[in-house]
Amino acid sequence: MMAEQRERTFIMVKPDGVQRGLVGTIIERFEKKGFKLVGLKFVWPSEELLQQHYSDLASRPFFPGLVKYMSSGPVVPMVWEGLNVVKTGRQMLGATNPADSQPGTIRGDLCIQVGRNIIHGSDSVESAKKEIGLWFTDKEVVGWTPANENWVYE
Ligand code: DAT
Ligand code: MG
Repeated sequence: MMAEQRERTFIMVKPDGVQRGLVGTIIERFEKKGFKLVGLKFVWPSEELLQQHYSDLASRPFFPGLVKYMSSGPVVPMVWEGLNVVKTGRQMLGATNPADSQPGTIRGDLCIQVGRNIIHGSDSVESAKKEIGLWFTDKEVVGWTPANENWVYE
């Protein structure tokens, strides 16, 4: 299998997505697309972990509210693998502000406000590596070969 097909991204259902019962719907989008699930957990994250996760945004005025919202309940962090999964994953999420997210995207279809935008996705291969390392141990990310792999990739 080509190395490019093993690109990984970090996707997380945020507390509002969990509370609204959208975990299954979100996982289904990535499964149906053909991406491979290689890591998944259900955790109530600490403020410290979220401050690290969003460290790039620490100086923004919305940062305290963001950390409070993100630590307000359980989340579903995941690692998905596949060809161009970082970029395609971002396209599947839609724009950060759901008011600008196209219909057909996860945010465009399922949420309304930027402060309740239900899902996170890494914005680059580099940030994916950082985020996967923050939320998962090496052992918690599982390499495997789906039975249908040759029907997803030529
Ligand atoms: P994304 O989640 O699309 O990668 P980001 O990394 O710029 O967007 O911001 C992280 C999260 O912070 C975003 O999902 C929602 C929140 N956020 C971003 N900009 C915001 C704003 N102007 N007001 C309130 N929350 C904001
Ligand atoms: Mg981001």
